[in-house]
Amino acid sequence: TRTPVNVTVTGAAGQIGYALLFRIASGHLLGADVPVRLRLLEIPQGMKAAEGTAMELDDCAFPLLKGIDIFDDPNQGFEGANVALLVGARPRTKGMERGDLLSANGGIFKPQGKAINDHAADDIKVLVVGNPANTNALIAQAAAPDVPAERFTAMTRLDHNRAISQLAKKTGADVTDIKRLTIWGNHSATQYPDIFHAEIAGKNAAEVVGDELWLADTFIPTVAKRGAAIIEARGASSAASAANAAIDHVHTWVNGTAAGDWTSMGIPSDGSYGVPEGIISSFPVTTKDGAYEIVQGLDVNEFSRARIDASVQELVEERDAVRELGLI
Ligand code: NAX
Repeated sequence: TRTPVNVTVTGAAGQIGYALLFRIASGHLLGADVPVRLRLLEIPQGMKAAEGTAMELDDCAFPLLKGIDIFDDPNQGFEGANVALLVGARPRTKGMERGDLLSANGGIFKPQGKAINDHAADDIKVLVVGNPANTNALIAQAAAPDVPAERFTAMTRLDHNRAISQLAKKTGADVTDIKRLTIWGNHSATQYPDIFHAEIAGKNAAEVVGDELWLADTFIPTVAKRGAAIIEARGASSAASAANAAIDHVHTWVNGTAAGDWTSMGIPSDGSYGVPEGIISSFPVTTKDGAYEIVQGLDVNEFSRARIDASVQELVEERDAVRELGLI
């Protein structure tokens, strides 16, 4: 029998945590034949609710779930972790400046990065979901010098999935017909969903759409502002769709992209496509055997260049701000 994989989830008592844990335990994160052990990390105020969720996980009698432990100490929470989903974060509240937001999150992600460095398993893979996800991932990565930088990733898969769905609706295609879509840049309103290389049932998506106005005035803003639209409609931020995207991100990272397709992941830039080295930006990537590679050689047109540059510029500013705050 296989040794269970240790999966640490932070913010386990939150709404994404609630939508995420049952799917991890039922085998959707790593595969239907991979046993898992959950390590839930919360802050002291979240411990009781996390215990309640753990009771419900018990009550599912999931065949693959080999244990649940709950901690409020990151050093224990990340002990032996093979996969870490960093969901808990400090949200922006009214009147908060960007500097306040970044330093509040630095107080979370710097110690968590250090705990990962000191206690996680050698094969640790990290996905940061908590916002600002890209820069939180950068903070954690900088605090973990002994872990290869490429193991720290940020989630843009929800944006990727949203873009596929919007494109399918517009063209009447099935979501499974859409391949090679890319989210570039930051998981924020500046992100750039790129359909110029995407395919719909084998045809170029931009040509199938044939409407640059729709692209600029409807598609891009709809994808970029979808989070706000969900809050407006639901009275709460995306939770099940965010959890689903986290599952997709890790599942693809571990199990590989399909031939002829790619996905979008926030990853440390190696300088590809003019994105400054080291910042955590979303790229088109293929994955195989638990590793990812940036898709190279794509022709970036003027329309795309301007939008990629704007989002990357925002990431550079966030990096400079956390550097100034001594967080990296
Ligand atoms: P909730 O407020 O429901 O839950 C957050 C949980 O994190 C709480 O239980 C809290 O006690 C816990 N927490 C706070 N600090 C912690 C720490 N230092 N260690 C461990 N746990 C801690 O938020 P939820 O709706 O679950 O969202 C979580 C994060 O995901 C937010 O930052 C949110 O902005 C972000 N999102 C990111 C998305 C993405 O695509 N990258 C999309 C969805 C979501 O908005």
